[in-house]
Amino acid sequence: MNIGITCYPTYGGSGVVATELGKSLASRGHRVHFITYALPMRLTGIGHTESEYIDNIFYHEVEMSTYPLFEFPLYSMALTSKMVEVARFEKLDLIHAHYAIPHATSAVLAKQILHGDGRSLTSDIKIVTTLHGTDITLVGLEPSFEPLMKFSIESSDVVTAVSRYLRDETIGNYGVSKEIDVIPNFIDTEVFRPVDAKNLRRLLAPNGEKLLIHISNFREVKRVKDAIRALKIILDAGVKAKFLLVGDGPDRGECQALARDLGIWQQTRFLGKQSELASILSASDVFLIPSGNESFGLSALEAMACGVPVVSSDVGGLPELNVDGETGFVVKVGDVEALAERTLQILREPKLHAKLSRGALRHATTEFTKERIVPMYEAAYERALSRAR
Ligand code: GMT
Repeated sequence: MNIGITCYPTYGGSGVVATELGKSLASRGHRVHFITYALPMRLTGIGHTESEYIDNIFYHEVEMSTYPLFEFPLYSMALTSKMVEVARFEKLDLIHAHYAIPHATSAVLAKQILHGDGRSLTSDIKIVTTLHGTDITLVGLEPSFEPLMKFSIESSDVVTAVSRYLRDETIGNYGVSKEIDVIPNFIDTEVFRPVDAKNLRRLLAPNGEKLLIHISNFREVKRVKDAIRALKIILDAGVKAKFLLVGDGPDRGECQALARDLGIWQQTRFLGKQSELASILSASDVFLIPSGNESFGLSALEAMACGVPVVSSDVGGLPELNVDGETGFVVKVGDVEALAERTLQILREPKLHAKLSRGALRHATTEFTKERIVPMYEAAYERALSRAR
């Protein structure tokens, strides 16, 4: 197939999913065209080494020109125009839009332009839209977007969501009348796997401390401060521990200030954005994800694939991924005491840690591998292509 992919290209789960999907589709023989305003983050390694090079991947930059009369950039228009250009020239079979707003909206408009265009070689292009949760957040912040979200979803040929929670929420609470297939996030088990991290662990925890880890973009919804407060309780309970905080975002400064205020700065390490995640995860004992909302929780899946048990909140799609008592523990969102208590339990009981670690690895590597999930996307594409015009 000849596939156009539009996603948010910078740091964030949806961009990672879209990019890893594109790479995997290309290695399975499809031609993949990324149509984005910047090179997707996990595509940047291409060409550094022979093994990183993937044939069949093409990048089409959405260029933004400025015009003094227009106060705001016309991104959706520029994206639509680029989609039309790429679809015509590359004879795309379909566009896979990650997010209804603005990506599926642009794709729907591009499709209409192409349909009505006698010159077009690709007059029956299909649209597959994947929901990652951001649309719902957006509509929550700006209710006037609701009709646009529904229109963009309902005008797509096939729609997927990354968890049952997100599918049910989209249909139930927003009244979207469209069949939505659940296709969860996935990992490349050659990249995310338990690796020997003894040396790194010695460096990060020279006095034999336990290592907690959190990875996110430090947005408010991630509730990183809950995890820092839980660390304080864990330390007060007499367990020697350090907390690795990976990533960057708007709440990072407040989190650092909180660690200082609580007098636990020395026990935290803010590492910023890191690329060698498998080593850092493999060196760690417990992954904390106390989010206030989370459609899936890709970072938790990456931790599980490295054999790290997860303590998560009970919101969104997290309980579908983190099976309470099997891959880690699930606690009520905002319950810092429970977050600390469950983490302490894992840190204090080596047998429990080993059992949850095995469970996390097993669950991640049986249910959420790219070998299992990517064909689900291919099937979704087939369904879209078989739909009448
Ligand atoms: O979590 C973020 O802040 C980024 C966000 C995005 O739109 O990239 O991630 C969302 O999509 C990921 C991939 O499907 C999911 O794993 C994340 O759970 C989801 N984030 C939220 O729902 C908050």
